[in-house]
Amino acid sequence: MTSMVKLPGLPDLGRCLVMGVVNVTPDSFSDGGRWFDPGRAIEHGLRMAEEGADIVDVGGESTRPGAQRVSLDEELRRVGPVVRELARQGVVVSVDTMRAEVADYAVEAGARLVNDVSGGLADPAMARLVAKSGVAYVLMHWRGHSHDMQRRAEYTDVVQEVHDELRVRMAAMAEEGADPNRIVLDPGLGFAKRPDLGHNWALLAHLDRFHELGRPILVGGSRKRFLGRLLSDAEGAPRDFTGCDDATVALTALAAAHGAWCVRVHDVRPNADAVRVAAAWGSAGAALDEGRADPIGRSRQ
Ligand code: PMM
Repeated sequence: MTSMVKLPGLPDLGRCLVMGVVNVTPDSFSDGGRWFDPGRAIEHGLRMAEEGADIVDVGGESTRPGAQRVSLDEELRRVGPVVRELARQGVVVSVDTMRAEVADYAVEAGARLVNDVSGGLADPAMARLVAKSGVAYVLMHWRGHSHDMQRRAEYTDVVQEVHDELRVRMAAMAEEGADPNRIVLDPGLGFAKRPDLGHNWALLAHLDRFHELGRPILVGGSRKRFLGRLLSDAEGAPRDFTGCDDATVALTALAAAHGAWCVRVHDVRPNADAVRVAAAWGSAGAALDEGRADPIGRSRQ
């Protein structure tokens, strides 16, 4: 079941956490720029928290395959006010950035988690920032920027290679002073992973292997292309991301049942339900194994 790990400043609820996504971008593939205006992004983050997001992840740079980078100033302009206001209103905020300067600003503004899809590779200053601030940090598997990442998706054994590359990155961050006890690992679904070669499914099917690394695991499969491809129509056309929310909920339940610490999702409410189903299922099993009769309490049956 869910690995119970305490991370400073983050909820410890005895179940898989739900991270809701707020992309403050005009071009994100998964929500098409709907939250680009800061006021709307803040409203959206607050709504997600009400719907059951344990963490709200605010990002200002699209990482869709082929995307170009935005400038530091533009990224700060996008995420700064949103992080600050959500944190002020008591939301647990994570900042989705590859830049140490953005992470620094966001942590000062109240973010409690830095979510770096580059695993510290895009900005050599990131490890020192994480070390200095003591903030919790998501280290995702990454092989290069979005404009050419799919070209780098070459593996002999995707599970072994992603596992080894995460281990190496974690050691490199620790070498620069980051506390490994504050690191969350993420196999990086969709990042230098080919939907047509089954890379994402292989990683999910072997999620248990990543627990060997001794750190909590975050799974970000929501609305990604490998789901659209799975749900292709009779002519083989992949389903649009908007039609992938039910499949995301199924993925969430399975990821939670396989010990994910957190799932990163766009449509919060049904995923918040799914992690509760997985938790009830898991704790009932554990209680029966220990000989307890009423595992989850009558009020929740
Ligand atoms: N995926 C996206 C962005 N940030 N962060 C983590 N830790 N893991 C992910 O899989 C991840 C991420 C891209 O998806 P989006 O366009 O839906 O934000």
